[in-house]
Amino acid sequence: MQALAHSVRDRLIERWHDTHQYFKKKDPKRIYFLSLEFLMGRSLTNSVTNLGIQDQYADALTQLGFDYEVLAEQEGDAALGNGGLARFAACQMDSLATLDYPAWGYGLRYQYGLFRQIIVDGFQHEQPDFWLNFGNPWEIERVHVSYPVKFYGTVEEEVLNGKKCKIWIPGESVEAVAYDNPIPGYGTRNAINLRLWAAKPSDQYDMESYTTGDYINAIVNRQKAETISNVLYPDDRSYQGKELRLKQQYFFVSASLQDIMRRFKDLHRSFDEFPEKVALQINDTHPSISIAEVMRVLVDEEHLDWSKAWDIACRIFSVTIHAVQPEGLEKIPVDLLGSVLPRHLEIIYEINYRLVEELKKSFGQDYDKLSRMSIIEEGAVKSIRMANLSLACCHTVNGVSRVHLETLKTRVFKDYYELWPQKFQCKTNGVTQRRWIVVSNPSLCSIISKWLGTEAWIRNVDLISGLREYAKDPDLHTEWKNMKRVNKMRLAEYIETLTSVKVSLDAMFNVQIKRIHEYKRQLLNMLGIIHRYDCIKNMDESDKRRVVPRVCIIGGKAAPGYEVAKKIIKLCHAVADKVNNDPDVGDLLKVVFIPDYNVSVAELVIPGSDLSQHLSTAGHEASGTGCMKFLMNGCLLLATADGSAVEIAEEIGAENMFLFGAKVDEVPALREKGTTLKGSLQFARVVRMVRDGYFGFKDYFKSLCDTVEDGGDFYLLGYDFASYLEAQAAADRTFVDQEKWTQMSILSTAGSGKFSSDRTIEEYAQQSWGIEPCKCPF
Ligand code: Z2T
Repeated sequence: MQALAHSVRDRLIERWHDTHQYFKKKDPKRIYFLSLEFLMGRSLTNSVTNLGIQDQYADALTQLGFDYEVLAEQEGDAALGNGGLARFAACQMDSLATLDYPAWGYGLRYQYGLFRQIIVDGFQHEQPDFWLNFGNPWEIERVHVSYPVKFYGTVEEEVLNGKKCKIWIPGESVEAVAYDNPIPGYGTRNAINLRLWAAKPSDQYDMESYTTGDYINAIVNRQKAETISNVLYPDDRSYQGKELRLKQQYFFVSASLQDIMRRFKDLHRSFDEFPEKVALQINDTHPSISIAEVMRVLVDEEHLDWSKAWDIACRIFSVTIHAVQPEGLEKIPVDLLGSVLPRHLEIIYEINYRLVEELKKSFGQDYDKLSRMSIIEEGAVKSIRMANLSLACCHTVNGVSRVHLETLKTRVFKDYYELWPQKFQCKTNGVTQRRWIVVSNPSLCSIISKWLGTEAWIRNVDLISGLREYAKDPDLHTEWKNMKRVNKMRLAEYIETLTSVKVSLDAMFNVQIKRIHEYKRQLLNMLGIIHRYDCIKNMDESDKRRVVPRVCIIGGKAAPGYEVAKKIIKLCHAVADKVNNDPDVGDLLKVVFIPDYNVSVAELVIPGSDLSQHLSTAGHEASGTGCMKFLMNGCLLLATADGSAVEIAEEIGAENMFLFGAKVDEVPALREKGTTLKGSLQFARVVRMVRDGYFGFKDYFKSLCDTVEDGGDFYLLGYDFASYLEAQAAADRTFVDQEKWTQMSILSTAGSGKFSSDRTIEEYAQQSWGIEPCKCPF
């Protein structure tokens, strides 16, 4: 495995090197993609595929007595991210490379990625993911590419050429060392760079303590520097105002900007040209301290006028927002920021002062509005609203689906939208068909290429709609069903090894895999399963013969401190225990929780599923990208009209999926009604079963049941339950008609073209970044 990886790496490095020489020579405008998280998964199969050397490698390995697929499965995931936001960053990198854009990714090289989930007696436990244990063949350590990053200290005034200036006298310095990760494009020589920073103790600082004789303490303190890049925060959308997190953000931002500015200054003299050469994309607000950092460098170090510097900043930055709820937006306590980055706090105050002055011109003395739009939030804990900082500066603010952008315009950032409507743009997310079809579903890949008569769809996914023509072709149906069966067999084997549950390949594989969240309503799924179980228990033998057998697969991680989510995981296991061991049920219903869900598990599960579930309460899922991967793989969707599912329905036709539940604009009114809303009797019954201890752990599940009853039910499980069951019944009826099902499946794949990250990246390139491809000659 190591030898194989290093051999592939050599080929990667050649292209990566040539690409950078070429970029350097052409000096195009570059896009720099800043993200605190990248969820890359495995590299071997992806690299081999994108380099187009799979057949040669497979042959060579066979001659040596090895099996390519077996070796490939040895590789562990690079899991430097939490979920959708981070995997989306990874898909975007693949598209940027494939489409020949002069792009760089910048992030943090965490030593510990997202925790490993292990299940003990049905409860989630977290274990550290020390992924670098056996070395990482996919990175190139660049000991000579390093920059000092400063923290703490004070701000002093200085007079320079008769002008008063501020200078920051930092109190601590940490070294950022670059680790480069080549990202190969498909069908091109281009390979771009993902540069991740690791923290190392700085050599210059702390000389004092050496001379004063406190040798031991000096060494211990040096080592503390490394903690900055130690571990990824595992909460996917709650921000706790932690010092380490702020240091992580500034650390990677400062190093990246030093790197970007050095590259710029190598060839250019004046920062006037900066916006013609540099576009900075910030992935959510996590890197938004970069706005203050650019201002600090331009004003304090390059001595530009404030207004000139601000003009430059406003022309280079654009942001993508992934959050839906105003509460999901990041805030940093002023005291914290002032202590870690005192000069940046001053700069943010100055930005805010000028912003509020400008706002007054439009809104006069509307103080409510001014305080809502301010970057500073007053209150018990005075804090910086990172989203407002981004809104004040960025030339574009991107939503990740049409409904999401609508929510941003009308609710989350209403005031800003009214002021600057032109900033707000929709860039519906996408996923890369290279990883999600070519790598993970090779049989489907061959079928598509065969029927389209070309492999061109791998780079130009619009062509995939050509499959529509054959949606009723019996020969295609046969190939399609075989493909699905083979994939289901692989998945069934995996399930059996992991959980010892034997599942029938004739059953409908019904899957929900994603982070565990109340809004994603895994609990609705479980209550639906309980309902189905209850029905089967009350059937006689002839009724049972009409039941469509189901394998219900659930997987996902709960944030370590998220109690409700952890209870949902336990409920999955408690229900599985009961159902899977009930002789009355047999193969009619199996419940499986797949532990430690990650990118490579997704690559195995998605191709083998028949139906996938996307159950978020309407208005809560910004986009959702899992559904796109299922769609590409011809799995039917059972979904609420939320996020990207709305656009999927437009592409493939609502009749080709199973939609249910309250609509986005009905949700607020339904919530208003609160207690007067009664879920169906069926709903009350299944919740009661859990409450009464039918699945054990009565006391433990009480608070979980409380979240959906007694007028609580914020996510409207009770309200949506009947419609959910109806959609499930519709899926059953369709499954019985295999011809119809296969046709819908083909139409799903055929309609998935829009949801390629290639399309997303083209939109970003044209509408937000203003960059052109720069294709390295072969
Ligand atoms: C995340 O993965 C997403 C949103 C967040 O809001 C945070 C994280 Cl870690 C702050 C997800 C969205 O929930 C999902 O709908 C979307 O598809 C994904 O980002 C990519 O945009």
